[in-house]
Amino acid sequence: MRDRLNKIKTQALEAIESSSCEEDLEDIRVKVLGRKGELTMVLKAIGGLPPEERPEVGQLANRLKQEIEQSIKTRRNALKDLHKRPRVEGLDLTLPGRRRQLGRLHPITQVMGEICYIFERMGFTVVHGPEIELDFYNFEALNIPPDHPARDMQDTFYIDDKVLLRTHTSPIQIRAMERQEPPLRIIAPGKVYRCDSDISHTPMFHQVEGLMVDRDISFAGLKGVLTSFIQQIFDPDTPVRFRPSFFPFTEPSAEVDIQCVMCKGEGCRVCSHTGWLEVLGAGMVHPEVFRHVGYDTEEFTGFAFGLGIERIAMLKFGIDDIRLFYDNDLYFLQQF
Ligand code: 2NL
Repeated sequence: MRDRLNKIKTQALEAIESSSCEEDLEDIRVKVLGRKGELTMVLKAIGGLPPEERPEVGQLANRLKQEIEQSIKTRRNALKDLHKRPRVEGLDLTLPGRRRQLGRLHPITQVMGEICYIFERMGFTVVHGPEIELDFYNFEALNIPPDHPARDMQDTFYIDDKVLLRTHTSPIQIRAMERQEPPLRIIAPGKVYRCDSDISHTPMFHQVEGLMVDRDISFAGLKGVLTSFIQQIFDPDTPVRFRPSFFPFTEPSAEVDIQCVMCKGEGCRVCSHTGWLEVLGAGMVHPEVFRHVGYDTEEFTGFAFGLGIERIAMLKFGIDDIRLFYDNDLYFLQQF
């Protein structure tokens, strides 16, 4: 008798749990608890048992009856809730929605922002200017002679003989000096244009130039500011060296190298086996530049510097082809 009760219990509870509608539940109830139901028959048979067994089996059977009734009730409520959920044919409304793609800043914009922020913390102010410039602001005021190769049609995009696309952001600083007397501490980021295209050149790229003019501005100050900048944009312990160079707009002039970030100075393809990478050009502003903007060259001195953003970004992120920045390939851009 007990075995029979156990079997009824297992089968009934399992059937109730896997039922999927009200009708299923009613069928189970009739099959187990109905007038000729499995459990009903057991209860009826108890009378035929020896008197000493009746109370125990009777109690078991009655408890099972309650348990099954309760289980049917619980399942009925659960099924009601299930049917309350909205269901549309062919749609699973419980699926999570598609994630919305988040936009982000272009890696060049990120690095440009980082560079500007480093100089802003050193007291520089960001200034902007036009991308379409006059020959005067792009070349003449910078002491670049009329026969200089940079002025060639081959290298510069001319709109007419006096108007061109700026080839560096220096004209922003010439305009700032025209507007404002020293002291001056400015940083000029922006797009620049040159007739050039290969794995290390794109016709448009980005530059940041900086300029500090006041009484007693020295080459030592230039070295301090640029060394601090390099330690902030690269590793704080990056070795730096200043190497003599020439620009028409600065005298003396220098180029600033950092130890190769790829080979740590061992020599590799990236640094042409020199162990060093050029990252900045700089120098003391040429008196001829000050004369073009009306600054007193006896009273004021200044230093200036320029750097290419793409180059810094390539070194920071280990990118070997500048054109990747402008292919608009999301698989590339999403890494930053
Ligand atoms: C480089 C070199 C340089 C400057 C830019 C500058 C601007 C004014 C006056 C004097 Cl208004 N100089 N800019 C000076 C030295 C170097 O850039 O290699 N750039 C990527």
